[in-house]
Amino acid sequence: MGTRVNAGARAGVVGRSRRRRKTPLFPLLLPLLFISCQTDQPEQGGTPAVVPEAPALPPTPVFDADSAYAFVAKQVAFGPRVPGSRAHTACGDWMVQRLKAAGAQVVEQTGTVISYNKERLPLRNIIGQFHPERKERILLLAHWDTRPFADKDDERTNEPIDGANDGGSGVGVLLEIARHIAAKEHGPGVDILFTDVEDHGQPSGAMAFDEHSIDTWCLGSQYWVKNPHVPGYKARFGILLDMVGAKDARFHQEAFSMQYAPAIVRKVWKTGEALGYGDRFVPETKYFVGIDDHVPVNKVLRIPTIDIIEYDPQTQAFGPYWHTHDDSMDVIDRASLEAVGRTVLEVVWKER
Ligand code: AHN
Ligand code: ZN
Repeated sequence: MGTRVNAGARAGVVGRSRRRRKTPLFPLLLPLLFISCQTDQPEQGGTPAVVPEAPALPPTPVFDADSAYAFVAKQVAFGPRVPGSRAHTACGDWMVQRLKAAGAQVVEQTGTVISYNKERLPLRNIIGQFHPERKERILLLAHWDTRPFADKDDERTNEPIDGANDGGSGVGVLLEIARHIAAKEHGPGVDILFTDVEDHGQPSGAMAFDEHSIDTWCLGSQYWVKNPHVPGYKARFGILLDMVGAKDARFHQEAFSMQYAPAIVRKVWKTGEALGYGDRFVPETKYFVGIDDHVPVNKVLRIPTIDIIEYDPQTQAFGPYWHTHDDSMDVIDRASLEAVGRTVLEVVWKER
């Protein structure tokens, strides 16, 4: 944490000197007083306060969109990451390797969960911890499993989807951010959580808002909040990425995020705008509900956690590729990965 210069103390010293010595020094001290008024007492001088700055941070590392894109392509190349499949295991192994190569301490959490249709599914949450000794933490998360069917498609509805955007994009962006985080010597440590079995939810009525519909979705994050990798786990805030890589993706402010973590939403959307992505980070709260991994994190662990998720208020739906076979590398655009990746990395980096 940065140390702040105490400006009030400086002003106090000047004030005391004035009281003790009388007239002879007064003309000499007058300019000093004037400076002190300027910087510390704007209400008197009429000049805006100059808040003493904390020591400068090293520049934010450059988020490489090509690298993030390659990380998405790599996941898709394994095949659909359906829990229990060989592609899922191989992709998970590769993600662990990437996190370790970036300098993370990796914890894996395995178990069994029961799906909406009573199937037993193996679960593998993957957590990459950066600077785990630091008490203050930031949580970044994305699901890495892909939907086992294409229930929103007209064809081949029983076949698993590529999940390039739904699954692949969040992981791709976070693996690229991971490459830079070990170099963050200041401020909170960072945990990157890849949740499993998010997307195995009950097919019908998927878009309907129902407090209970969460039950069949987000099984990995529901497991993690009950069994966090560190007992009593806490973080300053959390950011979930879900479907962040489609061409021209726009992000409205999701309802649960606004309910539980409005300050974090504003911080992220403001940062996005400051970086030139105001057209994508639309500062409007739309009443759509991402029944998503941030919900259990907010409800159970009470970590203010937001969801950056593409949603189209015009159609009142996620992208047209959603849960269809169109969710392939064809929908992924480097510019979208870059907008989200730069924004999230900036927010994390500026945290001291
Ligand atoms: C629903 O709102 C049902 N699902 C949003 C969570 C999700 C599914 N994200 C990706 N796939
Ligand atoms: Zn999905």
